[in-house]
Amino acid sequence: MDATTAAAPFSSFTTSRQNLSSSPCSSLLSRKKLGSTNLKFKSPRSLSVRASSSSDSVVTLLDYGAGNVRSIRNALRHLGFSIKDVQKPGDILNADRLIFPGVGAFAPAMDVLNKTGMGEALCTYIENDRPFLGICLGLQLLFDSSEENGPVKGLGVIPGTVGRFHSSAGIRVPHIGWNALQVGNDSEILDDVGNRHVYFVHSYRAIPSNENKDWISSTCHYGESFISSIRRGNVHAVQFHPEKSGEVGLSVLRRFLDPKSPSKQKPMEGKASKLAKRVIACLDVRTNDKGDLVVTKGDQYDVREQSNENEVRNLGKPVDLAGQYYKDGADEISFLNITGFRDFPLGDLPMIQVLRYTSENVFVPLTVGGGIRDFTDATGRYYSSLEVAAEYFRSGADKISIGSDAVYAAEEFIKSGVKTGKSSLEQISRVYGNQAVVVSIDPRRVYVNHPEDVPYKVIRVTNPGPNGEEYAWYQCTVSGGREGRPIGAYELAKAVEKLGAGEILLNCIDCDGQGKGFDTDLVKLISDSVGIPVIASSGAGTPEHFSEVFETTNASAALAAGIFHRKEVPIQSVKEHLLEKSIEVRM
Ligand code: 1PR
Repeated sequence: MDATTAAAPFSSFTTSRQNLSSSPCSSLLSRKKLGSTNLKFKSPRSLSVRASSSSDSVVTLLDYGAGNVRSIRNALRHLGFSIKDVQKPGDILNADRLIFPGVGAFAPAMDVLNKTGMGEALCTYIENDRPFLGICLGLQLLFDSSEENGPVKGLGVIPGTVGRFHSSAGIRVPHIGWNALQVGNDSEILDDVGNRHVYFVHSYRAIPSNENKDWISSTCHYGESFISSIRRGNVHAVQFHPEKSGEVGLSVLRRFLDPKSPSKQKPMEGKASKLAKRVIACLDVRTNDKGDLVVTKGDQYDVREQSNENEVRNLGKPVDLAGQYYKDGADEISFLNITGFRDFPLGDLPMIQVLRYTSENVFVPLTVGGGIRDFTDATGRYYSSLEVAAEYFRSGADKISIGSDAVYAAEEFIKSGVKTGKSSLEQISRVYGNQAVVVSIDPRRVYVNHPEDVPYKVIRVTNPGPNGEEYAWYQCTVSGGREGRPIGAYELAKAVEKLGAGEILLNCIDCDGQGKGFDTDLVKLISDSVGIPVIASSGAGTPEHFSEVFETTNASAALAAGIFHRKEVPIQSVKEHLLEKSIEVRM
């Protein structure tokens, strides 16, 4: 499963293992023909690209109904292009330049392409060397087949099978974050990338081979070398998300859409060499007593001022702050609708508007959480968690984050040992891919004298408790920390990984808003126990706290709120400090 969102519409299609003998391109392109003179591909750098000769600023988008492609639409509009949607196969053949931001899983995407005739049109378009850019799944579908719920036959343009990353290689899967590329000589649209990071989010990848080496324009290393982009003639595809890769990503789109546009960067600028540690800005959002949606910030989850008025702390406007953090270099932005557990999020349209407006100008990944669960409103209408998530994705979210509902699902799973497939976590990750589902854990430290005092994972803590206790467990809470549950953070993390979470946002109520540093005991415990990325959260007060958490734990990212909102520490200072400590970050 790849890409940031997928496909409620796909649910009507069978995701069966498909007939491996029928690829749409097999009737058009035999393997022998590929790369031979029969094809109309031109040699790199000597091309007259149709798009460049056209004064038209229209780009055709193949959105096969798989959910959110809002991010790529926003990026194209930001670059001054208008969008024509493919309605029928003929629209592909008539396109001057075509972008295919594949979203969802491989099998349902191929089902759609096969059943609508779009697959065959795509093959003809590509065979004729027309300007094409595939993104993420839009790259993978070009290959012979994929192992994702398969084997499943692909378009068969490029030799090779798309397979899953092996977590046995000591890497966390999904591959989420900003990674370096090894760019070849004739990549052209990657001219501005140089040694900079671009944003990936995927669990499946294609591997370089003798058969496909002529197609490869860049590779990326993550446990192994995989294909991060292909290029032949006017046909390009990238495994990473240019629309989520900040200014560097926008330059990739710009150079595809307008190959004559001048290169903005010196090619070898930047120092990217591997997967960077991420610095995430978090905005806790809620409606204040005046009815305005504001960014707030708690001390150990208490967001009200300690004054007579006892007002909700107001630290700014969500869209403005998110835009500022994007400019300041945040690698991701998280919105947590902190009263979502009691207010129905789809009734809370301002939050949807926040996402829509933010995604117009912010080209890094956006996560949204709060209130993702099944819900019946006052009129008796039932909404599934999938509908809630779908609305968030459509509005511009790349990942959704589940708090309380994941705790209940994990408790149930641990008790019964059975995956029902019905929890919001399971349903959303099945449809949208586990890389799109974050579980937010809100644990509170509970000190004990002996490890056997409680039936939960207990660790020896660095700083003993108030009565000299040397041990603690981390009790999960729901409803914004208001209710403790009979499950520890360790047990929860292990369970939600099995239920389909792609990432863990690990808060700590004791440290929240204290500025004394992350709870590295907790972060180490959880990041050593799961194979998915862990985001350390709560307690950042100085840049040194970030280097400490990365040096002493296996956290993939660190998140902060208060220090950024109060402008105490700029994001760039955090990153410069991490670089000084030889911790790779995206600059
Ligand atoms: O349970 O699915 O509705 O999700 C609710 C979400 O809202 C959860 O992700 C939960 O963490 C969050 N939330 C609920 N109440 C609060 C609160 O503060 N009263 N915020 C809350 C959690 C914690 C962090 C915070 C870090 C960094 N906020 O996200 O941003 O602790 O802060 P710092 O750098 O200032 O220390 P559901």
